[in-house]
Amino acid sequence: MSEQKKGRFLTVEGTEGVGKSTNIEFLCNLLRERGIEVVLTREPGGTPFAEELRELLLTPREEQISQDAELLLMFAARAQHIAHVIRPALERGAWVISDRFTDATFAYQGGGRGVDLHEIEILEKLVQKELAPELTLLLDLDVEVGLRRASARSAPDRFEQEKKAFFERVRTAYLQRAANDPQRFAIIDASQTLDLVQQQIAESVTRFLEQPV
Ligand code: Z5A
Repeated sequence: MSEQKKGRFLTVEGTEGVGKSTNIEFLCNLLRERGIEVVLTREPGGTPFAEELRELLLTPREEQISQDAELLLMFAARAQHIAHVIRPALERGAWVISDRFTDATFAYQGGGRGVDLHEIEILEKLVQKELAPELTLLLDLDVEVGLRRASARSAPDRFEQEKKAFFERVRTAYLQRAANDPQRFAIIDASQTLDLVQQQIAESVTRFLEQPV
C-alpha cells in the first residue's frame, strides 16, 4: 500500500505590528527550499468570500458591531477558508501556513473583547472538528512598540483603532494560550532585529521538522 501523504498546518500569530507579514514569507521560503509545497493564506480571509467578510470586519464604521456578530463572522470566514483552502491543501499533502487562525479569536474576541472562552470553544469544535495547527509561531512584542511599527505603515483599521489596554489584554491572552500548550507554541521574541527574529523562526521550524510525525 502506498504511503499516505500528509500535509502539515502551521500558524503565525501576534498582536499588531509584530512582523507577521514580514516574517511569513521567510518561513515559506525556508520550507520551499526543502522541497515542500506551501500554501500561504490568512485570516480573516483566504477565499474571495472570506476576503469580503474580512473587508466587512476590518472597515471602520459608525455602527457599533456587536461582539456576537464579530465572533460569528470570524467563524463564518473560517468555515469557508477551511472548506475551500485548508482542508483541500492538507489532503493533497501540501503544508498550509496561515497568517492568524483561531488563537486570534481567543486572543482578540476572548482576551480583547471579553467574550466567554467557552463560547469560542463551542464554535471552534463546530467549525473545525478535529482540525488544529500543529505548530504556532507566536511573535511577541511590547504592545506600544508594535503599535508604533503598525501606525508607521498604514491607516488604522477597525481593530487598530482600539486603545493600548485592548492590545495588552490580547497579548496576555496569547501568552496564556502559549503557556497552556507549550508543545504547539513557539514564542518568538519579535523585539529583536529581523535577522535574529528569523534565526529563532528557523530554529523552531527545524525542531518541528525533526519531530516524528
Ligand atoms: N482578528 C480577530 O480579531 N479575530 C480573529 O479570529 C482573526 C483576526 C483571525 C486583521 O489581522 C485583524 O483581524 C487583526 C486581528 C483581527 N487586527 N488588527 N488590526 P491582520 O493580521 O491582517 O492585521 P495586523 O495584525 O494588523 O497585521 P499587520 O498590521 O499586517 O502586522 P504584522 O504583519 O504583524 O506586521 P508587519 O507588517 O510585518 O510589520 C509591521 C512593520 O514593522 C513593518 O513596517 C515592518 O517592516 C516592521 N518590522 C517588522 N519586523 C521588524 C523588526 N524585527 N524590527 C523592526 N521593524 C520590524
